[in-house]
Amino acid sequence: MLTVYTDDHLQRNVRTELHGGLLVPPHECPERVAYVLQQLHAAALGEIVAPTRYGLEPVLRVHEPNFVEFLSTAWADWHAAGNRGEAIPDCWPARRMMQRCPTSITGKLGYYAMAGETSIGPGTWEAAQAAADVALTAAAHLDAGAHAAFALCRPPGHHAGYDLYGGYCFLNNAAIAAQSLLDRGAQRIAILDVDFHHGNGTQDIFYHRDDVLYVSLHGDPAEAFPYFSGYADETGSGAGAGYTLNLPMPRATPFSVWQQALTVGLDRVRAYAPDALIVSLGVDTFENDPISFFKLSSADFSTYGRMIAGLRLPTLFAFEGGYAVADVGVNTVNVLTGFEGA
Ligand code: OKP
Ligand code: ZN
Repeated sequence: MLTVYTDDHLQRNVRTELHGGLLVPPHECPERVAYVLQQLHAAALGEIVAPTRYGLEPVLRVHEPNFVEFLSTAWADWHAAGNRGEAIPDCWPARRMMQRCPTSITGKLGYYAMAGETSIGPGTWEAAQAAADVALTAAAHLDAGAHAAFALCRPPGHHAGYDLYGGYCFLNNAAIAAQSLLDRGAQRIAILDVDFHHGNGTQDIFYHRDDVLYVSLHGDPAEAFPYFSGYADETGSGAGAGYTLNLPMPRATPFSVWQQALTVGLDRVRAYAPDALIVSLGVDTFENDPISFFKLSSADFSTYGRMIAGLRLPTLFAFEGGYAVADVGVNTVNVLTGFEGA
């Protein structure tokens, strides 16, 4: 299968992540992608092409205009306000407070952030836009008849909601790709999110709609980020009732159990009969991931890649998480080669 990739992700290179009461080097680092590229070459998965630039129009099909405007100037505004570090929120519109966007950049960060670990620096916006273009280019290849495409997106996207960033995400690459396929004439798109974390952003964007099915396997939000989204009883609302399927699982979940949940998810996708499948491909389900708690081995990633291929759907893989940095390449490419039947 074809991969879409650009070095523009390197522009996201912040120094800090708020973690354990410290500002540490980010888990979501550029080296993750270098390991994936190395393994793509080793596996000879296929051609690697650069993205086309699509601009803001397809981004604004799923994100709120003021939010996009905020992201595009956040670093410059923060810097111009005299702050000396990277942009981090420190105050949120909590229960019973006004949900009204402030004019101050510090206030705006709290208004638009769903979490505080995700620092904004110079180049963050440019990289986020490039990641959306990577996903859109992969979608265009599917639309042109490709059976599969790998969007090597960085930064990731599935925590980014209609008007929310955080969890290392700014623009929701998978959601932008899904909407672009609908806008190109598809009737129904399924998104299967196999990242360890619940994709609260993807759920948020499509929660009230029946033209995108969202299925997610993830760590129980009672114990895992994003904590406030991803319970099994969140199933969609209005026209979207029944078109969100959350499959949360406990600490130390082994592949034997995870695989059963995947079968449930794949059955739901099959019943929906979508025109295409988008896989939010995070490999933080790996047993040695430093911030997650499932127990998949590297070989298990090949097995489930093969299971996904059983749907026989045009499939776009959008890269998401995975923080056991040196193993991220092998695990990601195992899913892709498993899917290809290698
Ligand atoms: C992004 B994706 C560590 C917790 C960090 C953010 C996790 C974001 C995961 N102190 N919280 O879903 O892989
Ligand atoms: Zn994750």
